[in-house]
Amino acid sequence: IVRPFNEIPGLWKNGVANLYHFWKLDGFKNLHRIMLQNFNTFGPIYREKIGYYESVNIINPEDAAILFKAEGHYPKRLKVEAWTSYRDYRNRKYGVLLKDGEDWRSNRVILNKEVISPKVLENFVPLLEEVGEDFVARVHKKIQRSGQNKWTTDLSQELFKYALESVGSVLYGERLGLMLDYIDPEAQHFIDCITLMFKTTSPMLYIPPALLRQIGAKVWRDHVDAWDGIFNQADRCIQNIYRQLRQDTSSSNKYPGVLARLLLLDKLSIEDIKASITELMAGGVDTTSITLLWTLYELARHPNLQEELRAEVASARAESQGDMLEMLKRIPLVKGALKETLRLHPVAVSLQRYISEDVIIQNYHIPPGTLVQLGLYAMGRDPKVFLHPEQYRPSRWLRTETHYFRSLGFGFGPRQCLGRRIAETEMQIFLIHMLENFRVEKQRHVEVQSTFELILLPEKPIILTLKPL
Ligand code: HEM
Ligand code: 2DC
Repeated sequence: IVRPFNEIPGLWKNGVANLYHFWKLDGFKNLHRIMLQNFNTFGPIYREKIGYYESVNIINPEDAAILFKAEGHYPKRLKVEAWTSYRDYRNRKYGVLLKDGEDWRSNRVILNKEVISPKVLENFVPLLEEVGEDFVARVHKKIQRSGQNKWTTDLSQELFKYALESVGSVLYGERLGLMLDYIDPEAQHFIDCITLMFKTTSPMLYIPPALLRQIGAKVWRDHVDAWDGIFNQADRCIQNIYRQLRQDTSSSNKYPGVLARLLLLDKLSIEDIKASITELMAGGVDTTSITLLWTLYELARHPNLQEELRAEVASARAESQGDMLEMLKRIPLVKGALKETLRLHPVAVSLQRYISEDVIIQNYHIPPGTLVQLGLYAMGRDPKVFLHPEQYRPSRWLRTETHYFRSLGFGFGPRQCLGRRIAETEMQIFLIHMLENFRVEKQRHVEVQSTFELILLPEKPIILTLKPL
């Protein structure tokens, strides 16, 4: 017999008291660990209310399948009110990230063709390959300058620049120049603004931004400054391409970048294009760079695995005679490593949908309109879902284990990550180049944990040593 919604275990009766408790646990930084603990306390389903944020939480892949089957024609995620409040406040349009309903769908369908369809890979790969080569050259130079035949550093700033250069070259069809010694201070400011934007978002998941704005809270002001910086820089890049396009009508065969393609296609309004391009540019920095940093960290901890990956890359290079598009089809273990990184260190702590129909999960009835969250971080570390979850083992993604609703780092279905293709290609090309050129090592045995700043980040700097092969 199916049990009613109100009998789902958990703390959902007093949002304010729960927020106080959450705050005492330093929950703003520990959301992923608190979710894990909640599953341990309440089992595979629990209901929760913190501040004004109400949800039902699940952890099993089989339940994730039920959730995504009930997402409806217009899948809707948790509304991040900090982000919509900023747009409303500054009178800026929502892009595909924040739109919902038919407006979302019609924009997304057009963007899909230019950003995530398999056909665009051949356009993206040469651009991304060039950035990868420049990154390697830059590291070689750093090693030379050190005079020690190695370079020991916290790579995160370098990776932010690599990620922005990569997404920039795909969006604008030209280089931003971030692999050079002296970079545009505006670009550096853009990178800093994204980090600040994420950091200031997390408290506003639980405390309404409208309230914080009214009392003139610092977190709201910082958030506005951060988005202002992001939009100003994106506007400069967009204006630049727009101007070039109006001057130069000669139709060359060179791939002009996502923005130019969208402008020439003329199916979306300029304001819609600007909004989504800005979101793509901002979404393309911390996400891939942190995932790459975690991957290098895991490879440094597992030297034998690192050699295995290097061997795979070497034979892929030989078989494809250097044709990168071909090479990308011959590196299953490298792809497995990226999945393994996202399993243990997901960018998104959860996936969520407002379900569109009644569902039964773990024998509880859940009514339409409920926000249901899949605890992605918790699922990745659950021994009932993954054998020996504590082990970093890329080969588990080759065949041996079932993959049914287990590889969800980029989300699922029509509302999944729009930047997925860019992210995957950019990260694969990065790892190919790094493995071909350097050995990655780390000092002693320092465990690095995650901290939640809207996305999950390393809680302390990860120091790595790069040595030429
Ligand atoms: C959405 C993860 C990189 C742009 C998402 C979602 C996840 C995610 C989990 C929500 C999906 C869902 O609800 O089903 C990641 C990860 C990345 C990454 C793990 C890299 C390792 C990127 C990049 C870009 C980007 C490079 C831009 C170039 C977006 C956008 C959305 C999104 C625009 C919203 C799509 C929509 O609502 O229709 N991402 N992302 N992401 N991501 Fe990413
Ligand atoms: C954060 O409880 C935790 O890809 C919340 O590139 C639920 C939640 C809702 C939406 C998620 C967010 C979490 C994490 C960051 C995500 C975001 C949707 C898109 C965004 C997953 C899990 C991200 C990083 C985008 C951001 C693009 C933007 C800044 C322009």
